[in-house]
Amino acid sequence: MMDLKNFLWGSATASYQCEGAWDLDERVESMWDHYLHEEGLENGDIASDHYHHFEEDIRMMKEGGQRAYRFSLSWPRIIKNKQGEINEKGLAFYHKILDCCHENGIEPFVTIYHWDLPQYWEETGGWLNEEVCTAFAQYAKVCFQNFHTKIRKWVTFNEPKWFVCSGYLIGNYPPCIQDVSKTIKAAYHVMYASALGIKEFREGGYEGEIGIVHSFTPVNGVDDRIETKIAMRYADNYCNNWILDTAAKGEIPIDLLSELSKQYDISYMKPEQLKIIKENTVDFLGLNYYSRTLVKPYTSGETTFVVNNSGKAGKGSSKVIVKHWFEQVMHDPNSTYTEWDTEIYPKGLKDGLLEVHQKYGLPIYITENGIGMYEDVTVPQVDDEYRISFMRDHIKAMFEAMEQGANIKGYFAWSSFDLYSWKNGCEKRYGLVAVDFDHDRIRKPKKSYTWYRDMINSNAENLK
Ligand code: GCO
Repeated sequence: MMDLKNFLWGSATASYQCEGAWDLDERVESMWDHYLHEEGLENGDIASDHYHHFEEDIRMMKEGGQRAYRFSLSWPRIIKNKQGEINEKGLAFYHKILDCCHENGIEPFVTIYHWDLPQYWEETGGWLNEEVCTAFAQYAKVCFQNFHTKIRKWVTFNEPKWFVCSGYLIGNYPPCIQDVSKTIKAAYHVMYASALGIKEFREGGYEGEIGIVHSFTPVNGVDDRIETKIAMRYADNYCNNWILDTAAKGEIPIDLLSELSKQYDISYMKPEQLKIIKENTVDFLGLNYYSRTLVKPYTSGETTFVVNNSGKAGKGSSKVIVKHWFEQVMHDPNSTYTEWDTEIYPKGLKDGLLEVHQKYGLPIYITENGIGMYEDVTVPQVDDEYRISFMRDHIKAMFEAMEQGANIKGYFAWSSFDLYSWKNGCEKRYGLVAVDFDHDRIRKPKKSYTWYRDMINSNAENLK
């Protein structure tokens, strides 16, 4: 029988997606504010207005049986400029959130970077500029120094693959670039910055653990042919290994590096930096699981690579032509998909967890799992049976992996309440609690909120 006494059941959000108050209390512009304002797109200026509702939100987590809250700190709220000037009001806001968590018996699980790069750094080249890596480490140090007594679980980066590939390869996220060689450079800089952040953490001697969060898509092939296996390895390197191997083992996959160096100049990967990467690996892995990647061999010439996972690409903006090593099967007629075209595939979570456990042997947290849907939130209670069944199937899959030895220490539902979804706006709802964006951002627990509470309180008895 599994012991779930100390298991961290929680839910998650991200600063830009929930806080709002984008220009309050001396917060400066992030690359997302800048981009969405320029393009005139739906933005997170107010979002769920967590800035003014956090007490209610955290109290609801407690009443919902939850034990942990995963959220992120906003760099542009904390550091005002390139010189590193600290915004005391920004620090004060997070102190209030952290105190509120502790008063409610909620363990904070804190991400330092969840995509909201200060615009003043974006203007210097963003993740293409090596200086941003050291700036990140300095910002991380400010966070450690100020919050270390209140935070024991830290995450350097949320989903490097997602924001790097969307920003530099597919071009649907700021800075909207479509360039393979820049993608490689940005990816490298992010992994280097993560290691620098971990180095600061270790050198400071702070209590607690530090990890990274990855948008995990285990790779399956359409058949057993040798060419499919080769395509799967390429896909796994692209989808997972460059983050997980680098963060957990301090090694960029060797076959990936040799493939890249044949085609691109990667001389900016300096030996002293690779040494820092090697020496500063993570204590745990955070996996965000929405679906798998199904692949077939790359056929000819140039192929269309379409990003679909949880529809994050944004409507109508998801295609890019790249010379590729594999092809992703976008639609499996035997599978089911959400309204936002994400394949629902709980088995991938079990298989993937076992694979990650075998490869790295590190503690794992499921840092996001959830389903995005259109929902009418004007009703007294959203009857989200589909969310309950999605969560039930995935939590069961997680238990199966635990029974087979995977060391899983927590599960975070995405999301605590409805949020602004990058490029998709507020219509794509993931929350356990509904937020009525048209009426004072009133909060109402959905049916899934109560189901999750009862599941946690019964020690998952009803699932076993
Ligand atoms: C969405 C997503 C979320 C977020 C999250 C990722 O559509 O909003 O599916 O999962 O992108 O910020 O970490």
